[in-house]
Amino acid sequence: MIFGKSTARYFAPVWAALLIALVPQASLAQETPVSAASQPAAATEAAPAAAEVGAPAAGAVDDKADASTENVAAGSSAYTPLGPEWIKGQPKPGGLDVQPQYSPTGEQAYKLHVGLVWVMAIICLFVLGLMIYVMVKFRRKANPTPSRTTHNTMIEVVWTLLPVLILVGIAVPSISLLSAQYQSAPKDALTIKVTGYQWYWGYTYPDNGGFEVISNMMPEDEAKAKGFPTHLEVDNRMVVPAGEWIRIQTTAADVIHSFAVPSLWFKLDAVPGRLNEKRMMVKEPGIYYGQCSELCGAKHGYMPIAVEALPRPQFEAWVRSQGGTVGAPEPAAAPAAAPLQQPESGAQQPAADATTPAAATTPAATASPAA
Ligand SMILES: [Cu+2]
Repeated sequence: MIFGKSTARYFAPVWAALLIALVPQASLAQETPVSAASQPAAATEAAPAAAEVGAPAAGAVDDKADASTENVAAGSSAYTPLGPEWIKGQPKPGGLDVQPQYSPTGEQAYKLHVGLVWVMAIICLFVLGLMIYVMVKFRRKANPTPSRTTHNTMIEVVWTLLPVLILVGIAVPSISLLSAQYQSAPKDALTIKVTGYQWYWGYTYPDNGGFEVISNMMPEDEAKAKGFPTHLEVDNRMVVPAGEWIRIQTTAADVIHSFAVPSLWFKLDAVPGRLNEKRMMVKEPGIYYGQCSELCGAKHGYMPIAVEALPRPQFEAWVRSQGGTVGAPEPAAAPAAAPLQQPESGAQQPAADATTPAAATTPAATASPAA
């Protein structure tokens, strides 16, 4: 009887569930392969969100909407730190959603997040609707003699298959995000080593001469005076080139810290004696804040992270201002060769000969003409 009369009614939820299962996948399929071509469009899309999050000084909104790299201190060869109008990734009071994302992985993750919220909402409403229907329709007053039905093949098949379809629909974009997060950086990517200290960060640039930048929280008064968020701004930021993959390696000098920047979808533990590695990309120039995310002692809450993404030329200007070097592929080979040479003993021999004094002072200089 149940079959004949209302079979169609039982099929309705099947279609609903199919829809639920396929919607997040379809929305994700559009942008799962993050190509260079899709980046400009995504960048302009993100710009309004940035304006919303950013500092009240709205003078630079036009620059942001453009998001073209030339707009940062155009034409200057010298480095000047970005001002508060360039703040893009930071928490805001009363914020409920995930921070606007400025990395390809972050954008992919944000889409999955939105899709999942919809799946959850639809399922919750569907179950709630069923419960209200049952409570009203089959209450004791309206239905004095309850049905003795114990089995219904159709219903059982439906309520087994539907959850399976929904879970498969969620698993596909979920696993592809997982694999995107664990892909390693391209071979020629810039490497930055992040070291957690109690209680500040150190950023080392092995590809640019190996200098280290020590980054401490900016004092509250100074941050306020300069228009930066307190407890997030630092004295020396981690400067990175925008729009390219970067290899971030984390370690710690004392206890476990965690390097986390929410708007870049980046979090990686910094563990003493270990070197963890993950790729990072900041799609557009700006300032992105994060915090140590592993309880590391008394001043755990006072070691913020500030990532400053700059166009390549400005990044290189910054590297030079730090006493670092910017070069072609050769410098990558030089550090590998240098340790084998035993700098001390290597320096003594030419000094004794006194034929090549230049080589004595700079062992790296001998390596680069050879390479
Ligand atoms: Cu820490």
